[in-house]
Amino acid sequence: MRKKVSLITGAAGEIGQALIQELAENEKKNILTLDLQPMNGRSQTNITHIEGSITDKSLLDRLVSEYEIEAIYHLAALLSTRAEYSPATAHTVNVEGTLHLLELAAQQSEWRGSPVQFIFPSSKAIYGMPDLATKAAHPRVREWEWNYPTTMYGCNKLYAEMLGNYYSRHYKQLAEKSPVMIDFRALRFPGLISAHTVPSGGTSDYGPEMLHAAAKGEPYACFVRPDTTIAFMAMPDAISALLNLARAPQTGLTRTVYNVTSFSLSAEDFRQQVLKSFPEARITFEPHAKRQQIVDSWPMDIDDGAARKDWGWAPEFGLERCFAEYLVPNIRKRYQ
Ligand code: AKB
Repeated sequence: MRKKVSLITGAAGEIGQALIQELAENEKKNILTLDLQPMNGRSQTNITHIEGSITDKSLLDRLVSEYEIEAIYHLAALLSTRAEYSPATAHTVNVEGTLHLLELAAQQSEWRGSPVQFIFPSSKAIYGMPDLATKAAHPRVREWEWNYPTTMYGCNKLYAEMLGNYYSRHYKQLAEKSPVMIDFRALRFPGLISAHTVPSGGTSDYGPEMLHAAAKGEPYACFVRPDTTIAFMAMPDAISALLNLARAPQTGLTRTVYNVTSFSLSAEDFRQQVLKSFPEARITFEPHAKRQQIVDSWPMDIDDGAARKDWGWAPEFGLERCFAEYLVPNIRKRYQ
C-alpha cells in the first residue's frame, strides 16, 4: 500500500520551514518535502525529504508510484527580483513546474476517487498600478482589480492561479465522464517577514533585510524611497492563513483565490519601528530605480474582506504586536 503524505514543494524556503513545523510536529502528518536544497537539521520519522526539482517530470512520476499524495502545498518559486534576471527560467519553474504539479494532483484525484487539495501561495505581485497617482487613488485593491502585473513573477503567479482555477472547475470539460476535480485554493500574500529566516530574491525584502541588519548591528541601505508603501505580514500569520484556508469547508468558499494581509506601512515607518527596538541602527535610503519601479507598481494595501467573510481570516499580529511580540524578541535571540 502506498503511504499517504502531504507534499510540500520549496520546503527549504522561508514559508516551507515554518509550515513543516506546524504540519509535521503539531498535526503529526506524514510529510514528503521536495526542494533543490537539502533540509538541514530535520530528522523526524514522519518527514521524508527528496532533493530535486519540480521541473523534473520523471521524478514526479516516481513520487506518485511510491506515495498517495493527499494534499500539495506548492511553495517552490523564483521570486520577483530573481525572476527579472532570468525570466525564461522563472517561467519554467513558476509556470511549467506548477502545471506538472497540477497534472499530478489531477491524476492522483482520479486514482483515489477523491480530490487532492492543492494549496498555492500567490502574491500581491499579480497587481500592477500604472503610476503613483493611481496607486494613491486606489489604496486597497480587491481580488479582481488591477490584475496587470509588470514583473515576470507577477505574470507567472497570476497565470498559475488561473491554471488552478481551470483544474479545479473546468478540467477536461469535454470528456464524456467528468473527472474528479482537484480542490485548488490560493492566497495572495503581502510581503512576508520572518524572525528566523532572511528572504532572498524578492523585491519586498527591504523590510526584513532592514530589521535583520539592525539586529546584527550592520548598516543597511534601503533600496526604495522612504515614502514607498506596501502591505506586510508576520510569518506565523502566513502559516495560519495557509492552514486555515486548507481546513475551511469548501461549501463556504466563494472564490479560489483570496487576498490576505495584516498591516501596511511606508519604508520610513518600517525604519521607525526598527529604531524603537534598535536605536543604534544605521539605516539609510539609496533607492534602486528599477527595483523601486517594481514596488511602486504594487498596491499600498490589499482588501482581504472576502477571506474574513468566507473562512474567518483575521491576522493575529497587527503592526505593533508583530514587532513587539514576534519579530524583535525572536530576532534578538537569533543573533545573540
Ligand atoms: C517578492 O518580493 O518577490 C515576494 C512577493 C511580492 O511575493 N515577497
